[in-house]
Amino acid sequence: MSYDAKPEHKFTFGLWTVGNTGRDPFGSPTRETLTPVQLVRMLAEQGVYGVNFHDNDLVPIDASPAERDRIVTDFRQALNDTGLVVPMATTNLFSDPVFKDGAFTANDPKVRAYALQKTIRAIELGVELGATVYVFWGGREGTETDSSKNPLDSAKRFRDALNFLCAYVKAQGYDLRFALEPKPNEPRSDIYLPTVGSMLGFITTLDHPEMVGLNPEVAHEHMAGLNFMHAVAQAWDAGKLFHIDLNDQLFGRYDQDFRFGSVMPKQAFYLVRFLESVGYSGSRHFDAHAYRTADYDDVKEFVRGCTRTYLILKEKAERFNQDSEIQSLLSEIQADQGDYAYLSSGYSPEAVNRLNAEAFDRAAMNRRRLPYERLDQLTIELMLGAR
Ligand code: GLT
Ligand code: MN
Ligand code: MN
Repeated sequence: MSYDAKPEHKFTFGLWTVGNTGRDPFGSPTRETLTPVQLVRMLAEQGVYGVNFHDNDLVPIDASPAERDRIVTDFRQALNDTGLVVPMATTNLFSDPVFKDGAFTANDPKVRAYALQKTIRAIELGVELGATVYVFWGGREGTETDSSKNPLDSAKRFRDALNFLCAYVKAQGYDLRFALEPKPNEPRSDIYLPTVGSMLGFITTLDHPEMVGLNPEVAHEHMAGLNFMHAVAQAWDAGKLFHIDLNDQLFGRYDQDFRFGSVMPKQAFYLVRFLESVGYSGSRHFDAHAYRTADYDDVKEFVRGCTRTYLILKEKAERFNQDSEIQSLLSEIQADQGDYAYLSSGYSPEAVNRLNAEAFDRAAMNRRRLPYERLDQLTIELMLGAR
């Protein structure tokens, strides 16, 4: 079986991911800067489907309108030459010093207004290049000291901004949905709406909740010590899995953004198995960085590594589904004679009467075997290539 990426796999990368030059809080870049056009060509050579960007990954923040148009023309030409598409776009509301106290939740109303103007322009850029998903990662939307902001004010400001932008998109008639990306901390000490669950709750308070969903990221839920697959399942269950950021991250560390599946492959296996089994049809976006030690040949290895690992895990998930020993264990564990089907149609006085008449033998119930050790070992052996 080939593990080579093809456009039909819908693998995407951000300009900021493969274009990352290895800068970190303690050190300068280790790789030269490549242009967006060079990055598009590199991704296309690796069989990638699409490329995503922040406004300023493509157009520098101080570019003149003429420079902007020239950059967009060259970029569009590279997309046409390679067949790459732009499924998602987003705004950089975190790098410029003006956003030191946040963008939509900044205390200064002028900063909030600028954030709104910048986002409208970035939406225009994204739509112009074909994006249908628009991501909001509020990296600076938080605090170091809770003396500075009331979280209720911040929630209102963030809600007002999203309501304004949803109404703008509707008024323009764009085919664009918003995907909110939670992260618990870094670069702020505490970022508002830190997890998938908090974002899901917040979306229900918006004017146009149907337009707004989630962009969960492996690393971000792992930073919070949470089970990413469970978070993704909750977003899916709510009809809100609009996009996904794949990478890897050990619990309790700084924001690592490692190559997909590189440090917690078992979690990655369950995630891929989930996405493939429910028929998730959106982009498989890799929001990861190559190691700071990498040169651009090694960055290509990083790209191939992300996509190959996804495809290998997808194949492993298929094997899991076909493995007769695993499947017979699962059938035994889930066996159901239909005795309690009367409870699945919900409450009724008859159901309660019948339930009240049941005599449950707890000791006998506890004797039903649940060979999860065996099941997990089989899963591990399958993953490690021993079956
Ligand atoms: C930044 C962040 C990512 C977000 C990007 C989108 S930017 O790299 O760490 O998780 O997805 O704004
Ligand atoms: Mn991300
Ligand atoms: Mn991240």
